[in-house]
This record gives sequence, C-alpha cells and structure tokens, in this order.
Amino acid sequence: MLEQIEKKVVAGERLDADDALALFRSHDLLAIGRLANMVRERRHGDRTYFNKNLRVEVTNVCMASCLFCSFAKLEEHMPGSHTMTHEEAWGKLEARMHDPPSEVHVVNGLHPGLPFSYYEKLLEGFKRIKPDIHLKCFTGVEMHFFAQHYGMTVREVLEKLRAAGLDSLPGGGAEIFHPEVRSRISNDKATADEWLEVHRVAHAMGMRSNATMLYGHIETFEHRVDHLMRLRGLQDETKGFQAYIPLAFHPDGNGMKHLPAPTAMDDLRNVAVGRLVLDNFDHIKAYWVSMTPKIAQVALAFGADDIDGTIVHETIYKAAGTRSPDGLSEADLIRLIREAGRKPVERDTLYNVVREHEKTSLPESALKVRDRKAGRHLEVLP
Ligand code: V47
Repeated sequence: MLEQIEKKVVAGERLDADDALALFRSHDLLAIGRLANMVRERRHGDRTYFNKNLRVEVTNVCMASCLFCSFAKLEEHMPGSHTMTHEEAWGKLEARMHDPPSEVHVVNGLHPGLPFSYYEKLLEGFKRIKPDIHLKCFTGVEMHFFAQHYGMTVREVLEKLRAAGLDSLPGGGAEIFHPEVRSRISNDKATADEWLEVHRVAHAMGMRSNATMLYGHIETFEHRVDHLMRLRGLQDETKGFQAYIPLAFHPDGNGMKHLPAPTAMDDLRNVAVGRLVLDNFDHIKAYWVSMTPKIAQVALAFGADDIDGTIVHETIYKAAGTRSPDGLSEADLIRLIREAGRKPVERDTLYNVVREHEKTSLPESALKVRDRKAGRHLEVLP
C-alpha cells in the first residue's frame, strides 16, 4: 500500500481517503516522514518559518463545556476565572514594544456577559498601540457564538470586527468535525458545518485563516481522515487557508484526564499525514507549545515548514499540563531551525518575509563552542 502511495506522491497525484487511512495505520514512520519531507522540500526547500507573536487570552469564562478543555470556567467570579480589562490586554502588547511582535493572536472563552463593543474596542486599542500589528483573533467557534449571541449574521460580525482592526482568523475550535466525536467532546458550540461556514465567509471576504485538528483522545483514524477531507474540500473551494496545525491533546485537569497524552510517534505522524493529504495547503505548522520544542524541531524533517512563534503568554495548554516553556526567544527558534539543517525565515502572519537568516553548515552547539573560544556572542555570527 505504501508503495502505491509513494508513486502517487512522487507523481504529484492527490491521495484519497483510503490512502490517508493507510498512512495513519502504518507504523513505518520513517517512510511516511520521508514522503512528507519530499512534499515539504518541493514546496519550500529548506525554508522554515517562524514569527514574533503574542498570545492574549482575554477571558476564560465560557458557556461551552468541552470535555478536553482545562482552560474554561463556566462563570465570572469562579476560582481561576479571568476577564481582562482593555488596559490589561493592551498592556501585554505595550510590554513587548521594545521588541515588538508582528502578530497578536487572541483566543477566548464564549463569555455570555460582555457587550460586542468590548471586542471591537479591544482590537481598536491594539491597533492604536501599533498600527501595523496583524490581529489574528477569535476562532470560528467564537465568531459563530458572536453571531448567535449578538443577533447578527456571521458576515456582519466579521465586517464589524474587520472595521475594528481584525486581519485574519486563527485555526482553533475545529477539534474533530465528525459528529460521533464532536457530539461527545464539544456538543454545545459550533458544529463542523458552522465552523466551516465561518471560514468560508471569511475567505469570501478576502480574509485568510488557519485550520487545526485536536488529535489523540477518543477519535479513530477514520475520524481524522474525515476531518482532513473536510478541510481539503473547503480549501478547494476557497483557497483561503494558510496553515494546518495538528494539535496534540493534553489531558491534565479536564473531562478526559483518564486518557494518556499522544506519543511522539503520533505527533510526528499527524504532521506527516497532514502534509501528504492536505495538498492544497501551503503550510504545515509544528506548534511547539502542543508538541514540545524538541518534537516540533524533529517535525521539521517530517513535513512541517513552520514552527509558530515566540508566543510568551499562552494559557490554554498551560492549564492542560504542557511541559513546554511559556515562550521561546527568537534566538531559541532560530537555533531549533538551524540545528534541524533548515533555513530560518522570519515571516509575518500572511507569510511575507520579514527577515531571512543564514542557514549554518555546522550545528549551532558546535558554533557556540567555537564562539565561546573566540570570545564572541552567538548572535553576531552570520
Ligand atoms: O481550539 C484546548 C485546543 C485550541 C486543549 O491558528 C487543547 O496559528 C490540547 O487553535 N489539549 C486553541 N489542545 C489553540 C489554537 C492554535 C494554536 C496555535 C496556532 C494557531 C493558529 C491556533 O487549543 C482550541 C483547542 O482545539 N485545546 N484544550 C487540551 N486540553
């Protein structure tokens, strides 16, 4: 089966659902990774993208009760719940202005008690601080909630938020689309069709977005394949997705805490299968918060061409027990990419190049030793 898939990949032919299932079932990770790497190098060569970004989760108060979530609190004033004032949220960006990020990524709970103007004012304030900041805010689930809660169409919501400064949508909230799983892990928020419709409308308005899949809990390989096929189907229609980001389930402190976290094999397989099946997506992101910086680095040889960014203030995975650090410096990201034998490219959210860094021929650790001997600092090296 893998030989037939290899023939298709080499010929640039589209893989079907049976191929995708065979890839998920295979334990020959190196064979799958090699194929995914071939596709990755065909598209991007050694170029590996990262950005300087800031995560702000302004509220974790949420009317939905997703089984996998360790972040949400049902009501304001419950222990551990938070809703930032605008000044607190803007302060996160102000604190970074000495080395400003190019993107603010906002993901929140579905808060029942805030006026819509809260979100408009939030975006306007970020733009006031840094007019060229890219605002990648509110998942398809949040957009659907805004439409229902504030009595607007999805298009009206997106138009109002765009007028306030919204530039694109992040990929969260997709979880697993198949109703057999979605009805059990996320039964009181946007359905698969509703999530996809938000992205369809955003793309029709000229906005770009990302897509995710939350794997490693109660879903089967068939459910994963169904998910990827639905994403590929919408992308054929709109071409508005930029990156696909497989998200590893973290079990601490949520309704599925009895389940083990996915293993490194599964992390890498999800990156590779995503690269091979989503032939109409430009970018596959190895999100280091979800899979640790070490696995994310290895994923750069298994189909991923992007490692996300500096982040700094992530709280969703922190609540769910990630052992990844809070943030990485630009130098950390560059080192991870260089030691994987790749060329670091700093990008903005729309993948415009901010700065190309040299690819080094020696591992960075060797450079460091050489450097220490020469009494120089790593960052002055080309
Ligand atoms: O939608 C929540 C996931 C997502 C858990 O667009 C969990 O560039 C694992 O979507 N274990 C939010 N995952 C994060 C997200 C994202 C991340 C990075 C980049 C982009 C992008 C988007 O986090 C949620 C949900 O699927 N999540 N709880 C958990 N316990």
